[in-house]
Formats: sequence, C-alpha cells, structure tokens
Amino acid sequence: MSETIFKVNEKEYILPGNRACQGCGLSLAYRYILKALRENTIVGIPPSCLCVLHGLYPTTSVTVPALNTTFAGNAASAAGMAAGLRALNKTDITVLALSGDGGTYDIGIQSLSGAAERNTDFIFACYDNEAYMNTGTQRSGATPLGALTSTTPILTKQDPKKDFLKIMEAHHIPYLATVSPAYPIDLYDKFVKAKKIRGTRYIQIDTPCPPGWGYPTKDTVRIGQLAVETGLFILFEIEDGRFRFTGRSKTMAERGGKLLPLVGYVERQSRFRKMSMEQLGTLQAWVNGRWEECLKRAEG
Ligand SMILES: Cc1ncc(C[n+]2csc(CCOP(=O)(O)OP(=O)(O)O)c2C)c(N)n1
Ligand code: SF4
Ligand SMILES: [Mg+2]
Repeated sequence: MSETIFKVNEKEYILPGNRACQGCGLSLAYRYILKALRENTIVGIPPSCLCVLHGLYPTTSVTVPALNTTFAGNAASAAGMAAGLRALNKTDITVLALSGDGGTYDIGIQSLSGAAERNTDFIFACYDNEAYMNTGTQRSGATPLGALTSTTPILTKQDPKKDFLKIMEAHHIPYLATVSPAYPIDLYDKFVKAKKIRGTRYIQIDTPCPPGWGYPTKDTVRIGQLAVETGLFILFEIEDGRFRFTGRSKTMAERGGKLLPLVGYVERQSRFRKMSMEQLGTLQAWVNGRWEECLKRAEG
C-alpha cells in the first residue's frame, strides 16, 4: 500500500459549497472515496446526511451520477444497477452503495445481507457516525454504550454497539475493510483496491460528526485519530479470509501494541458526559479484548 499523497488523484468530484455541517467527517471521507473511484462510478444514496450533502434537484454539489433510493433498499437498488450494467456489458463502471449506520446496521441490513450472500458485484460502504444524525441524533444499533442521543437523553445508551464487521465477515465476501477520514491515504488506497476486486466489497468508515458527538468542528481529524490510537476503531482489511492491520493500526501493532486509554477519547465529546465509570470500564475491556484478538489473528 502507498504511504504517499503524491499519487492521490488531484481531480475534485465534490464542488465547493455543499450542505453538510462544518467539520463533517463524511464530507472528508467522501472526497477521498470519489478521488479513488473516479468518474466511472454511480452512487446509491438512501435518506441520510449524504443525501443532504448531494443537494436538492436540480442542483447538486457532486459530479458523479447518483440514484436516490429508499432507506431500507440501498443495497437492493445498487444490486439492480449492477445487474443492469452487467446486462449492458459495461464492466468498467463501479457501483457504490453508500449508507449511514442507520441505513446499514438497522433498516438496511436485510437488503445488504441478501446482496452480500449473492456476492453482488458492488462496493457497499457504511459511513458510521453512530446515530441517525440527519433526523436529529436518534440512537442506532451503531451508537456506542454510554452515549447520549435524543432517544437516550437521560440514562445514556445502555446496550453495546452491534458488532457489524463480524456480521459482514460471516458472509465470506472477497473484501472487507475499515477506514477513517483521519487517515486519508489508507482510505484512498483501500477504495482503489476495492474498485479492482469483483463481488461484494464492504467498507466501514468511522465518521466523526461535530454536532452529533459534541466536539469543536476543528477537531474532526484528531477525534478520528484518537478512535484509532485508543483501539476503539482498528484499521484493517480482510481479503479472501486473510486479516491484516493497515496504516496507523499496523504501526501500533508493530511497535509493541500499546493503546492510548479510552478516557482521552470520550472526555473530548459531550455525548459521553453522562457515561458512568462502569460503562467506561466495560467499553475499555471490550476494546482491550478485541485488540488482543486482532493481534493474534495478524500473527496467525
Ligand atoms: C422508512 C424510513 N424511515 C425513516 C425515514 C427518516 N429518515 C431519513 S434520514 C434518517 C436518518 C438516517 O440515519 P443514518 O442512516 O445513520 O444516516 P445519517 O443521517 O446519520 O447520515 C431517517 C430516520 C425515512 N426516510 N424512511
Ligand atoms: S450531522 Fe454530522 S454527519 Fe451529518 S452533515 Fe452534520 S457533521 Fe456531517
Ligand atoms: Mg448515522
């Protein structure tokens, strides 16, 4: 994988001025995704912040063709596009279904699972901002334990985040990866690679969100870095069943495997202001356990 910015496509596919919030992690990630996938790409968009970013017809801030789909059906619509392109023998066009965590972990899971089981020839990417942000920060299956949302306003979320990567891995798809806009070269390289692979490729994007997570807009990249440096979000890829660390997580694993304490991540976000010490301990134990599991997998 490249470690240099010099090979990143210089063309911009998101025009200046869109309706996402200042400091939006999705805008940053999407900019690099489109640079990696280039113009021969069609994007499927369910109701979400991505839909807002694209704008209202007849104006748009994005220069690739896009299809607005139903909330539950982004994977099904994208599978239809992939089948149509195959029937027309247009093999050089990439179909990207890009959904939020609500549109992936919750309402979109059945159409995604069906498409992955059929090894549909598309990239499904989930930008995970850990709540239903577009409609006012309601709790989703991706919201972490101990976070305040507008539907868990008093006691915080009492349930752990759904382990969606394990669910997707159980589909035995050819490519599965995690990325963060805080590490754009790693993100870029993985989308370039995914474009060349056939069948279902699933990519999970950790997506810091200033208003939903409660931190200053200038801190998006630092929050994304802290998610990786604490081990809460691990950068890796699984290709034909083989696990490997990438980017910053790879360096951390190679340099003794030390993680920063999780408290440095949660104390910077007001969504965790009512998190109990017990919840922090539970989350820290889960992070430590999964990191150990990954270190063992990388060895084997
Ligand atoms: C069937 C259906 N239920 C609810 C909605 C309302 N709705 C639109 S966007 C959205 C939130 C989407 O959350 P997520 O997928 O996490 O994306 P984000 O808004 O966080 O970008 C909801 C609930 C809808 N459009 N369709
Ligand atoms: S609410 Fe969050 S994800 Fe949505 S546009 Fe704003 S910063 Fe981006
Ligand atoms: Mg969301």
